[in-house]
Amino acid sequence: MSDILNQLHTAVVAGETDPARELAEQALRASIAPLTAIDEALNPAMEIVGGKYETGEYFIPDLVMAAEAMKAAMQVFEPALMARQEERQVLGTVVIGTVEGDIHEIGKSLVATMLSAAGFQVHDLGVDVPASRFVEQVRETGANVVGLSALLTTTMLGQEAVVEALQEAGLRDQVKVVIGGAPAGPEWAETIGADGYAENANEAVGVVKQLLGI
Ligand code: B12
Repeated sequence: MSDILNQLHTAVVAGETDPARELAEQALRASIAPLTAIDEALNPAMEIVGGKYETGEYFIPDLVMAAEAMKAAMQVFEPALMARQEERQVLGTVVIGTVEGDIHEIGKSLVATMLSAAGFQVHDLGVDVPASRFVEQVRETGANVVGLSALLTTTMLGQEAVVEALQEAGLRDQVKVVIGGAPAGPEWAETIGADGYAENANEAVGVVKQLLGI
């Protein structure tokens, strides 16, 4: 891994927002592809942060700081990813968000970014999104994919609530619903009547393409 990416990795693990932003800018100037930086520096950094939290070395403030550093770097990479997308045909329209009651943002945003980078038009509704908001946005955009993130065992039920709300609104047949987040899995997807599940952002792109027959 390049020296810049090593330093970026370290900055995210340490929760250093300004250095993370500056190193992301340096990476772009050094012609490092944004997806390479995400795969080699940012994702592995968050895995380390998660591990440190689980072993008791890191506490919630450390997680928040690492998340902020990751977000700062992503804000630098996103325009570069989008610029590449503009040259490509739009593969589909995705409405994505983290379900109601859940504020975990990083995984969902990564999936959104990867789908954008792959050529989808993505409407990211953010976190703590009520089912009714997903329905409204699908209606407004004519989306053909809905992505639902949940990181808590308690908020997984929110994924089911969105599937039901889409059904009630008569929009269920228009969209493929794909779910993700640590507590979810293929069985849960089947139980709640979702169309697919993906374990990570790379897999999400493949699953969505497969569901749409692309
Ligand atoms: C960072 C973090 C936080 C940060 C979030 C910051 C932010 N801005 O996002 C903060 C500190 C705010 C936080 C808060 C809480 N957290 Co928290 N958090 C984490 C942590 C350490 C990492 C999550 C993360 O960002 N991972 C990195 C990303 C890249 O991975 P990911 O989220 O899994 O996403 C990937 C896949 O899941 C998938 N994916 C995700 N979404 C989607 C969506 C679609 C459509 C698809 C296809 C795929 C997909 O692709 C992603 C990219 O590869 C996890 C532990 C862990 N190891 O997961 C705990 C964890 C999720 N948190 C937990 C808990 C308990 C909480 C709190 C309740 C703590 C508290 N007591 O306050 C609160 C909940 C607040 C709320 N209402 O939501 C528990 C959940 C336990 C459970 N099973 O319910 C965990 C598992 C920690 C633990 N071991 O106890 N947390």
